[in-house]
Amino acid sequence: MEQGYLNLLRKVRQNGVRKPTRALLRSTGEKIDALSLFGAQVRYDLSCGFPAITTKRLAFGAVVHELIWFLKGSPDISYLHEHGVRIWDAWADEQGNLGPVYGKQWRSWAAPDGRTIDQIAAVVRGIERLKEDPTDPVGRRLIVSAWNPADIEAMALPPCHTMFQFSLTEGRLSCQLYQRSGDLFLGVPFNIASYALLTHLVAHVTGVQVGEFIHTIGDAHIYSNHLEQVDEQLSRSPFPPPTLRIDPAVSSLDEVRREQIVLENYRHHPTLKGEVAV
Ligand code: UFP
Repeated sequence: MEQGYLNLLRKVRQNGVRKPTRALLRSTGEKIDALSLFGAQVRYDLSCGFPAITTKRLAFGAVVHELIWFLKGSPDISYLHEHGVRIWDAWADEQGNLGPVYGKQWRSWAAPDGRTIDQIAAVVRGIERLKEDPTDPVGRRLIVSAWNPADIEAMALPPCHTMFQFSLTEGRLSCQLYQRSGDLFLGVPFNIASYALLTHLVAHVTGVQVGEFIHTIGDAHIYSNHLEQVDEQLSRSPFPPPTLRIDPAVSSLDEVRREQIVLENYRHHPTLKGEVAV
């Protein structure tokens, strides 16, 4: 299940082009280089198990909380803090605001005429229509975009997961993400789990099976302060993937709670730590 991820990690480790980046190491304040590959794609068949990385520990609880927070459409990180999740702290201002990041764009994109657009609700409606009529024009238009050029300057971090598209094919729901920039060691395992979970949740509330998660990355990179950890990770053999269970009582993406989502049989190697570049 995670072999595609490990192959990409190995490819960038061995053949990535070393280049300077804008990212700073907080401990020293220095800019940090990365090994980088532009343009990569990995497919995960969600019907074979949940693509949680097993060659190190994945903080699955934080993945679930972050996704619930996106789905709430909230512009501040108070929900994350209430649940002890600190992953966005480095980018928030003193009031805990991040500007109009993912949640705002997903759930209430501001239209020029003053309306707001709930892109997630539109996708769910679109899938419901496709179940009735597979030729409905929405079939190849199930897109959510977080990249709102008019809002980029007001965001704490321009969206890394830029846009995603769903497809309902033979009763199975697949999702493809275009991620403009991916920190392969720290960010990407998190992103894979998050979008796999989103695909499961959307399939669950619309009553269809899951298909694939297709992860397309623009700049796929390994920061030079993560190389030792990556070598250790690549020396480990993956375990069989865990299974995701969603409480059958979940009927809407707006009300899902952390305890309604369970990862079963998650066997993994020990945690690998690395300093995040900001
Ligand atoms: N990054 C990820 N995934 C995310 C996220 C950030 O990999 O979900 F929010 C990484 C990618 C990059 C950095 O290393 O954070 C963002 O920097 P930049 O804007 O320069 O691409």
